[in-house]
Order: sequence, then structure tokens, then C-alpha cells
Amino acid sequence: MRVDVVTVFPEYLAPLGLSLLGRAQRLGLLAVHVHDLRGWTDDRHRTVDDTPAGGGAGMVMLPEPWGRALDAVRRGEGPDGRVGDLPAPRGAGDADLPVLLVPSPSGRPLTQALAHELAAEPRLVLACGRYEGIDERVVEDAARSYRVLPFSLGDYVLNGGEVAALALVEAVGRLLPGVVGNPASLAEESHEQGLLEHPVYTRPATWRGLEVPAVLSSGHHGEVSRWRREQGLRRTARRRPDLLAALHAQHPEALGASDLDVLADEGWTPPG
Ligand code: JAH
Repeated sequence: MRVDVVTVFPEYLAPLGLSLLGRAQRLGLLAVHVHDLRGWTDDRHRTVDDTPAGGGAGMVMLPEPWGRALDAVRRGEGPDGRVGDLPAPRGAGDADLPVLLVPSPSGRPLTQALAHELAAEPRLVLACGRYEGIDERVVEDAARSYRVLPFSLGDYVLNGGEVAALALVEAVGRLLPGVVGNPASLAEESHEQGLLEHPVYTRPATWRGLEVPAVLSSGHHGEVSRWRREQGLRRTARRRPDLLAALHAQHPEALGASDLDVLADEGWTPPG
């Protein structure tokens, strides 16, 4: 997968070169290209913002640098020409257009399901805004050559899209084949089954007077599995009842009779 990020703070994306994603890039599983938006300005001050039309507080990002940047990146270019190879088109029409991800507090929530969809794409481009955001015509124009997807990490405001871009590239990058060493560990994680994960423990068996639950040392794999399922359900009911409602609505068969007993004990019953 190729990922291009356009930002006025390219250094913000430096951590993508570390740890698992750094290794993925060295192995050729992932290519990340970070571009400075100011490379597509043409004035002495490399201006990227101006006052909002209609008045109000703050500044809005100018359409012209963004238009040039997204045209160039679409062609596989940085501010100074070609950078890296583009993935070959799949012959899939509009589905061949690269996905343009725009971090925004008003975007679609990023979920594990969306991360899986994006992990199947050959190419992602991220447009990180700052200030009060990017002139809306940039997104409208980009929809002519990209599949545009505004996304959000959650209902709070950041100072710009860079942190959300980091989170997205990490969430998607770790799903690419070969990036995470043991793929079995992926399937068990929170959100992969629409539920939160059970608590985990390691040695020592007693720490500061606190015990590892005895069932985990029992050697009975069946009991361990049942206990973990129950703990995941209880946690989800207490912390994220919204996930249970969504799971029950979309996959009612995912919650069996014994699951529903545990959930009833937590005070959760299927809606309706
Ligand atoms: C803030 C541009 N929850 C995600 C999120 C994503 C982006 C932004 N804030 C929150 C943001 C200012 C300018 C993007």
C-alpha cells in the first residue's frame, strides 16, 4: 500500500518511521510519503491560510495550494516532481480512484470495520487541515479525481488533522498482510468481534496483594475461553452498551443464549 500525507507539519508524521510501521516500510509492505503543503505555495511568505468568508474567528486554508498539492500527489509527485511508484490501476473504474481521507471533527467515525475496508486499498492520500479547516471547494474539486472520505477519531477537536492521520495510518497499516507478526492476535482484539476484549494478566501470580484470576492457571482451555467471553461481554455492557446495541442490530446471531444471560446480569437486554 502507498500512503501520501499532505500537511504543514511534516515532522508530526515522523513516528510512522518507528516500530511496526517502520519495519513494514523497510520490508516494502507499506510506502509512506509525507509532503509539506507549503511546497505548493508561490508567494514569499508561503501563505496557506486567509480570513474566513462571511467573517468570524480564526483562519481557513486557501484552496490554491491544496488544489496544486492534491493534483500533484494524485500523479505521484511531491512539490519537486515524481516520488516513488504508483500502484498499478486494477481496471475497476471509479473504484480505482485513490481514497482521499480528510481528518475532520465532522467526518465519519473511524471504526475497525472502516480500517479493514481501507486496508484493501492500494493507495490512500491524507489531507491534514489546520486552523478552522480547508476551503470546502477543495473537497468538492478533489471528488473529481479521488474517492473523498472525511473521517473523525471521535467527538472532540484537535489542533489539526495530523494526530488523526497518524492514528489512521497505524490502524490501517497493522492490518496489511505481514505487518503484525502473529495474525491470530489480530482476530482476538477489541472491536474485531464487535465487543471489547477481556482483561489480560501475566506473572507474577500475586502482585501487591492482587491475584491473577485462578481460572487462568487452571489449564482448562474450555473454562478459560468461557471466562474470557464472559469478561468481554461484561466489560462491553458496562463501558460500551452502544457496541452491544449495534452488534445485536447487525448480527443478532453473534449473541447466544448464555451471552444474553451474562448481559442480563449486567442489566443489558436487547432493545425492542
Ligand atoms: C481540527 C483540522 N476527532 C478527530 C479530529 C480530526 C480533525 C480535527 N479535529 C479532530 C481537526 C482542526 C483542523 C482538523
